[in-house]
Amino acid sequence: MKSAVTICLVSEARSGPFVYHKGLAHGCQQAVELGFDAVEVFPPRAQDVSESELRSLLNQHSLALAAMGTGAGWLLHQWSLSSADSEVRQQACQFIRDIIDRAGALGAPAIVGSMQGKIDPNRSRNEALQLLADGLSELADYAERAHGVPLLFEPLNRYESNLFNRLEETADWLTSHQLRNVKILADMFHMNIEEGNMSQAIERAGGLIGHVHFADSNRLAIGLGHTDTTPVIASLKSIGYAGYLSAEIFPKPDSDAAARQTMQSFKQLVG
Ligand code: LER
Ligand code: MN
Repeated sequence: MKSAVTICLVSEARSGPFVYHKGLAHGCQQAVELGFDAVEVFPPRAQDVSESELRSLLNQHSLALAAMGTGAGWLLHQWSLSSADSEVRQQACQFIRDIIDRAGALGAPAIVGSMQGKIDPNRSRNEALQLLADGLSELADYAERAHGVPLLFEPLNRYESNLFNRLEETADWLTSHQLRNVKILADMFHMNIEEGNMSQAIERAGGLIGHVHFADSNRLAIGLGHTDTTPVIASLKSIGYAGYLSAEIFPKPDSDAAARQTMQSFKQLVG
């Protein structure tokens, strides 16, 4: 397993669960100093990340890009793949496709988390799920064809979405809809709220897990909450997970302390 730390470029998300908020150069510099393998970037839009700047920062620091988030499409515009409004769905698709291109050019996947949306009160769950399946299918095919990368899909806790909250229901739905090239993002903060047993959930989702948000129960660095992380890591090892543990956490008590605590836990747990 590999380590990653988040860099948020969205000023409206300054109080969000991201470690670094002072630009790409600063985030990459700190990431490498503290021993991370990679960075995960949360941009306002794809066009706001210069591919050449990010590529040269990654090369200069021997870092990888772990993933790129698309949540700003929801946060700033309320665009989602399951919206009842076809124009909104189109905007959502284009926004995500642009991030697939930006991340894919650097060998990394895009994340669909908040942009799955929520079920509109005047629509049925089945209708919303069909719209979501259509959007994910198109985007995952595109990610594969254009860049040979998967698309990451993230179940969220009940306060953020009423579509998918747990890994197992997500895995069953992806499988039954034959949504190829979509991998599950297991966020340990959401899992702590929704899963009965985090280890079992990981073992059941198995090879469908493609990324992990590495957060303690309170969305602080691992070791600062009450999640029993040792069995969670053992389960990730048992399914042969070799992807990123990416710190999507609040920068508390400050960014560097959160990153340092994450790295210390990572070394203890993963070796
Ligand atoms: C939001 O809570 C979250 O976990 C993000 O990764 C979703 O885009
Ligand atoms: Mn997350």
